[in-house]
Amino acid sequence: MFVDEVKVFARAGHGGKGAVAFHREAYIPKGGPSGGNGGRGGDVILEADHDLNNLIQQFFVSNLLAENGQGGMGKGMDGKAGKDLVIKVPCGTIVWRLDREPEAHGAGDDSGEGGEGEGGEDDAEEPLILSAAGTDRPVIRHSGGVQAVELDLGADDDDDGLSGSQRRDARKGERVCDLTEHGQRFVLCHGGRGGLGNRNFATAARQTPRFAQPGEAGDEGDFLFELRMIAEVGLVGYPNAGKSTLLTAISKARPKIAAYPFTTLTPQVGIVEYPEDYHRLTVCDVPGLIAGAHRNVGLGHAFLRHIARCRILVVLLDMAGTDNRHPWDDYRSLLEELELYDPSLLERPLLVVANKMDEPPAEANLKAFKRRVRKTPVLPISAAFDEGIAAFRKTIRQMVEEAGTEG
Ligand SMILES: Nc1nc2c(ncn2[C@@H]2O[C@H](COP(=O)(O)OP(=O)(O)OP(=O)(O)O)[C@@H](O)[C@H]2O)c(=O)[nH]1
Ligand SMILES: [Mg+2]
Repeated sequence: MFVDEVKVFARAGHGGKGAVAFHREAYIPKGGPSGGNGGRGGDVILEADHDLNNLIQQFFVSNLLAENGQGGMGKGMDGKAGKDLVIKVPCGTIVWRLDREPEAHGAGDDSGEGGEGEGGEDDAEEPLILSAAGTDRPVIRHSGGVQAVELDLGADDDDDGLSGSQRRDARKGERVCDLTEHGQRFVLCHGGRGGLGNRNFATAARQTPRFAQPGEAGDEGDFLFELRMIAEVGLVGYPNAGKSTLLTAISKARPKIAAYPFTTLTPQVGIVEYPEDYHRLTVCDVPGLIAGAHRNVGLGHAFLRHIARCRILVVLLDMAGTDNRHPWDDYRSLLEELELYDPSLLERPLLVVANKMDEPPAEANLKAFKRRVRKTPVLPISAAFDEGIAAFRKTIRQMVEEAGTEG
């Protein structure tokens, strides 16, 4: 299962409460206040990890609860701090803070201990706060043990002057962080401070303080984790154009290849190696796009977020026109779908690659195609027969380097 968007609830640990205690020892009358301080609650920390490629862990454990701080004790002993909860997420994870509904989770009354156990009760209350999806993309929601994928097929056509992707981002809430580098950390929720014990409040005038500070609550909130893969080159094309075959030819990735549409259902990243100078490029193969994808036809636009960070885009066309398709129509509708998703995608350097040049109709189709797009360079290849692959590797490297210096 591939999960690239998931809603989570995170709560940092509550600070432990300070203790009220008095020193008692033989021959020491009125030993004075000796209540220790409470420990601080653990933080919820996110850490980017390049060994992960999707958010499945958060799909199964979506309540991220850090440990509470221990309460202070007598004899001046301070409580232990709660352990930080370190959550590993794939590189490329963006975190959005969702607006909370006021009655959600019913938290706020835990005081020091037992916070972990209450996670179960939160789950039981969750169905009450489930409401219809506000976003136009699949949102995976949890309701106790039952998981459901909610698809809002509602129109994407609001007329507010924003592009599709900008509107989607605006609806998601406040962007909290973007973890791109391996090992990068971000404190999502800070743990609460521990309370001071009564020994801190002794003064000359008040020598027996019978009170101590309670601990502070940790930060909490609902968040949306969204994964946008990090690759330099994005491969887009109609189903069956040969994207996975091309990825297999240039890298060690082994996506499934078959002669039916929508073989690839999740984005695949391959690493292209240039042994001569140990250079590497990452290429992302996104599932096939078809006309009307913005209306959720086929697999829809859901996976286009994974090419949003790519520096260059490769449009792969089936020049043989298999299944009575016309390369020119495919090209037009691919560009249209990219534009509908995010117009800025078309500003990226674009390489048009004509695949399946080994098939008989391909030559004639390529000639006709080139006449229509005179300015755009078209690279002919035959991915299945390793023809033109060396030129393709060279071209993408050159384009990525040029795009890099411009940026
Ligand atoms: N003749 C010929 N067939 C090819 C070539 N490249 C790919 N194919 C065939 O085209 C079919 C589809 O290839 P895939 O690589 O699975 O296509 P895809 O674009 O990944 O398709 P989806 O994952 O369904 O979007 C397979 O049967 C391949 O063998 C080529 O250069 N020449
Ligand atoms: Mg494929």
